[in-house]
Amino acid sequence: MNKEYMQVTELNCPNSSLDLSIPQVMGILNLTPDSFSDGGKYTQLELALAQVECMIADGASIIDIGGESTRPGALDVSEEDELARVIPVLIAIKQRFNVVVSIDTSKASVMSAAIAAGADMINDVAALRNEGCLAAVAQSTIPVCLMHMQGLPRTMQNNPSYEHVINDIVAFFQQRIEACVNAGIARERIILDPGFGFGKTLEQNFHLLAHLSAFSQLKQPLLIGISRKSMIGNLLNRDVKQRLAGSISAAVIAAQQGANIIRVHDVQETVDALKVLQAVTDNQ
Ligand code: 9MG
Repeated sequence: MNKEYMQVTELNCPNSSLDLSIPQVMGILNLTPDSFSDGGKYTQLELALAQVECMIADGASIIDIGGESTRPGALDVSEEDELARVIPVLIAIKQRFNVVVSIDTSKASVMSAAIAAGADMINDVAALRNEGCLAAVAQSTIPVCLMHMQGLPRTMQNNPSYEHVINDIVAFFQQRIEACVNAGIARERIILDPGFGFGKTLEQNFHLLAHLSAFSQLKQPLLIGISRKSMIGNLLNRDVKQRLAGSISAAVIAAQQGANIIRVHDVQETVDALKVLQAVTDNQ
């Protein structure tokens, strides 16, 4: 099915383009009071901007901002609250910095408002399956990340099951790419993400990490998010503040297998680790 497609090697955003032949680091800015690792710390605008400035200085080329937690068991956030958390910060970042800003949301209204306010990319853990989302993104020209999730955040870790975890996720991606293209979202705009921790057991998560290169058959850029997640904590028996070494190891393993964008909390340490990997790659 994918043989005739060329590999997408650039991410074209409204005012810039990112070279995906080198792994790019996406820094996480959580604007939720209940976020799992830095909850509540950056809810005020100035603190958020200071954190963004720091992540850019540390080497992040994308900032992913989210106003609704997607951790297992997280409560729903109203449209009004999500808009109030995200839009003023998005506008302020775009005024002050020259960086690609991604909006982590699954609501069509938030996508539309964010696109109107200057968002460079949409990151949807529901892969544009919610009502109105395909149309909201189709009305723009910006890239979109489609993440795989089995179930919903509230219940997704209750006994996830697959016939074959890799093949099932590949089939899911093929369906979602087709839905996007039919809605008017060109393939060149689509990024895929297997969704570590979203409806997967510990073994399924590590199996995915071991076989990440299988997704290269789809020829779309690959984004991965493993930073500080339970798969690291449960494997190492570490609480959330002690998962740096495990998170960096996973980021390097993912980049070695072709991950193009790595979504992380700890930008400086991840950028350093990826530079070491790049030096090895360049000198093979
Ligand atoms: C919002 N969010 C939380 N974890 C994520 C992951 O692994 N990937 C993407 N794309 N978004 C995520």
